[in-house]
Amino acid sequence: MNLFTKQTATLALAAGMGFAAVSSAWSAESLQDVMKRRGLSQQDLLAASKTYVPTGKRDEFVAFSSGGQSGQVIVYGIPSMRILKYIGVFTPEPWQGYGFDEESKEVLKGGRIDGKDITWGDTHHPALSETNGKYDGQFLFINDKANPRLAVIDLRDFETKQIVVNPIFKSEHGGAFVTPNTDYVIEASQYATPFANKKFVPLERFNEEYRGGVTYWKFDRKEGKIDVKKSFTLELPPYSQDLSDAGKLASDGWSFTNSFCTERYVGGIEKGRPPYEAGCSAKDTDYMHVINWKKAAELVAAGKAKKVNGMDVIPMDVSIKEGILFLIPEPKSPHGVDVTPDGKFITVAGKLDTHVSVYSFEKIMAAIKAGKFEGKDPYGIPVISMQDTLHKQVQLGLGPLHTQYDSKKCVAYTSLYVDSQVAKWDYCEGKVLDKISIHYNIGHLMTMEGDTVDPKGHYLVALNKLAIDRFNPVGPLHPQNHQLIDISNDKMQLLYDMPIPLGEPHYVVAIDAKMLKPGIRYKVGTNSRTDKPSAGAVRAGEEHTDKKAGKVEVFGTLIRSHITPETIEATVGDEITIHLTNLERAEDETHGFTVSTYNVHASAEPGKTVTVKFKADKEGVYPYYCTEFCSALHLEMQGYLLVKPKGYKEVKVAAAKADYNKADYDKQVKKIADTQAVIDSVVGFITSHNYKDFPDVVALVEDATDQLGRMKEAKAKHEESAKKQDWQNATLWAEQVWQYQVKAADIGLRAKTYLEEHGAKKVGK
Ligand code: K7E
Ligand code: CUA
Repeated sequence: MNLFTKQTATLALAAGMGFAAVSSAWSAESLQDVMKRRGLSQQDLLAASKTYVPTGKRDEFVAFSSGGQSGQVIVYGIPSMRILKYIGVFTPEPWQGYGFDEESKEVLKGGRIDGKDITWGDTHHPALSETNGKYDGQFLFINDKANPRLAVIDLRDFETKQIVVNPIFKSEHGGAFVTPNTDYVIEASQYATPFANKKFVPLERFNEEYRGGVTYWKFDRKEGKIDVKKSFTLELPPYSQDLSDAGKLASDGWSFTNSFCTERYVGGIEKGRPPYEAGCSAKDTDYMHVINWKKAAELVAAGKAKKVNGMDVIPMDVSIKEGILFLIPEPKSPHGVDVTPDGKFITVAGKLDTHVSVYSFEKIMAAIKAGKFEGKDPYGIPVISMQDTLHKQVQLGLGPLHTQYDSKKCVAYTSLYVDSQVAKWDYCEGKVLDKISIHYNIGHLMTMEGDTVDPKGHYLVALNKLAIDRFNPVGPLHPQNHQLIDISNDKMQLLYDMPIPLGEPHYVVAIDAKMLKPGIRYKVGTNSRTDKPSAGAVRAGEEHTDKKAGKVEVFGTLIRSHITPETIEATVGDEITIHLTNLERAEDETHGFTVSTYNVHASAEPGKTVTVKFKADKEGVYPYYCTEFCSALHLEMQGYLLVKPKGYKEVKVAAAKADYNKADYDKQVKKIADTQAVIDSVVGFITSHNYKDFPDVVALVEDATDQLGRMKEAKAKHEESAKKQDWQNATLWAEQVWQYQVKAADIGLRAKTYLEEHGAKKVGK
């Protein structure tokens, strides 16, 4: 069946024949039948009805999950838990051309350390940008714990735009957390090291020369970039700082960072010393760091910081003298530190304690104001007593880790790692409300917008470290398990298990889907990684190739279904640069591009300009092609890179003799007329309906008109060739006219189906 008859058949079906007859051949299966056949309970059905999102419908929330060791971000919908996208961040991601085209290589270059590429990342904590403490849907940040880096993702196109390296840390964990207006992105170190780069300091000098810290990365919202020059770090003792959180509302201007090894233990099991795990949990308490970041920023502006490896660092003695740094004891080896939505309380969960401790910001401020301290730490930092600042301690269970908040007042949820449970509790009254078992060993948990000033409630996701028996076995390395829990009622209900097969997603954030408004296309000729016009962009008809000594630079275009140019000629040893602009305006019309065996790949979404660059270091013939199935003639979207030996002399090859005659041409002309009739009938259907009420259809119609518009030039050419009785070219140009028709018909049929499925109405003539 050739394409044309396929189209016709589709048209006939779409016109309403056939479907009813087919479905009546099957006996209907009732809900009860299905329940019996699949062994489902009423409870299962209830859970299913809370997560199932019917085809064509969308999720209420969009979640951005850390991709753990994959160095990526995973985007999925809630409540369906359908994966929507992987975003390449610290790691090359071939589909998006990330790390395989020049534009994205520039972004990854920002993540080089000591001049070397680091092609993996250990992502932990994604953070959405905020305005007045609420998610604004503009940017996403995520950290790399292993290599102290932070990335900025723009939510207009879900692409990574920037990676910055912390010049004084060697690892970091307490990030990314944003201040309420995203002035700063907080990132705390984890394992203490000397700040000086590439300097050996013996472990015996740990207390004196190893340091922790918190970096406040300045975010320039207008540029959508971290402003490294305006960022600064607070020097901290080598206490193995862990998570952080920014104060909000009542506590705006302050931030909180805890620590898990104030023992400053340096291990040495191989020398007969007890291991880290014993040495780091010997004392009953560690310290929460309380930092006035607003005042810290003023101190930096006033020149009170000193430069270390190019970064402004506020030394500890300055922080102490200026009164911007305090410590409060917190139960043994804590993990999460989470500020309540009103900013009045800070919940700390001690992994080795069965309690969560709720600190009162008001009490902390009162103690600081009164100068009431229980002492100083070995570095002279004032220590506020736990008793003076505690609001409540609540016994929840074994291994409490992280806390998130509900839309209901005073309601919090804390993960219990050892118990494999989520505890729902009241932080105002200090009592447990409900518990639910998860599967298994929960790390973080997340409620909808649950770390903002305005949590949305509804759902909770438990991020479980172990899946054990939940899924079909796939070998010793199991997927992780994100479990969806309904929290809209008094009792929590477990709804769904979602396997995450791409690393350990430590944390995830979810935003009301309505807040996200990503684009559909770029302005034609955009370098998406810089958001500026690409120097390699050209418009249709301006395609050209520049040749200079040792260099070939192609300025080409992509559109259904051809790559311009269709041949690239080079001499072995040439440096080849290929810029390609996707001229499409249609939604979801992405073209990909690769050249055989040269390890380049690019994804060109509508309007984007991409660049691949490589040295043609091998003589030979290398096909290049579009890697996205973009159109019926996608396979024909191809070309050849011809790499000739040095000094190659062109040989005359006899011109191919004509393959087509007048009869072939006439056949083509008839085919064009028949197809036009099909197009006219589709157009008739669309225009006789209220299609203008459907923006998606209006866009399709524009695209189809665009394809038909391109036809004119090819039509003129086949008619001219026919006049000269050049049947070869006349036949082929006529074929090209038909190609445009097919594309237009394809789009038209999509529009027609859409109208039928969305109940479009007939309009009067
Ligand atoms: Cu895995 Cu926040 Cu890095 Cu806890 S972290 S579990
Ligand atoms: Cu363009 Cu396939």
